Amino acid sequence: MAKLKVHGVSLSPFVRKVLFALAYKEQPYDQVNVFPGDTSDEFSAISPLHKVPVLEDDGFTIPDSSIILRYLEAKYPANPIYPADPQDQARACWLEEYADTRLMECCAGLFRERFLARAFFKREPDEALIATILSETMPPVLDYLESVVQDDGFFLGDHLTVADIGITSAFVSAGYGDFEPNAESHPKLAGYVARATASPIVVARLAEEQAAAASLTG
Ligand SMILES: N[C@@H](CCC(=O)N[C@@H](CS)C(=O)NCC(=O)O)C(=O)O
Repeated sequence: MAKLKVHGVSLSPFVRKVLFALAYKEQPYDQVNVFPGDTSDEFSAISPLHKVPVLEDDGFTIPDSSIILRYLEAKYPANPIYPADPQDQARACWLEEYADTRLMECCAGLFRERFLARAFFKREPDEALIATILSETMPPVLDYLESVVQDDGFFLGDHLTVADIGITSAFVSAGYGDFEPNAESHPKLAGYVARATASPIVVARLAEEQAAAASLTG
């Protein structure tokens, strides 16, 4: 059977979610380096919104990181990424959704303006936007996450879930924009992000991302 294929570049936080899940589930894959917003006929056929990632499995294709994670769980149930308890599962899915939307807006904004602007878009960072994210948009997001994260271990429960995958990927992107939660104002969240980014799967992924990041910064 053909190997799984992930379409999308490694530095995309949504592609990173899928790569984390594949690593956790110990599934080998090939990667096709498609950039976000690819409007070619070939990519449009498998990603009508022109977004990455898309997963390809033996001719079957499916876009959207959250849908891909559900597919991977159904196909490879070992090392589960959804809690069994219905309420815990709903909570994990909600936190994944929150990470993909409000948290990601902040983190991806910092990644874009502080990293991609010069390295990829060859323009100056939008300092006004960075200031707005840091002073207005991000603080309530951090407050919310601080109020729900566990003191120790995973974001919730006793094993890695889609909540960890989404939240960690967003904070990895923020890291490219020199941002991490402040240990004085948000001690539980800062501790969580430090633990999560030191975990073997994340360390290994970041090592592989170095090449992609280096090719942009020259
Ligand atoms: N909900 C989607 C979001 C994917 C997404 O926004 N990907 C970005 C790259 S990080 C993209 O491809 N953007 C291109 C565009 O919006 O045209 C998912 O979870 O996969």
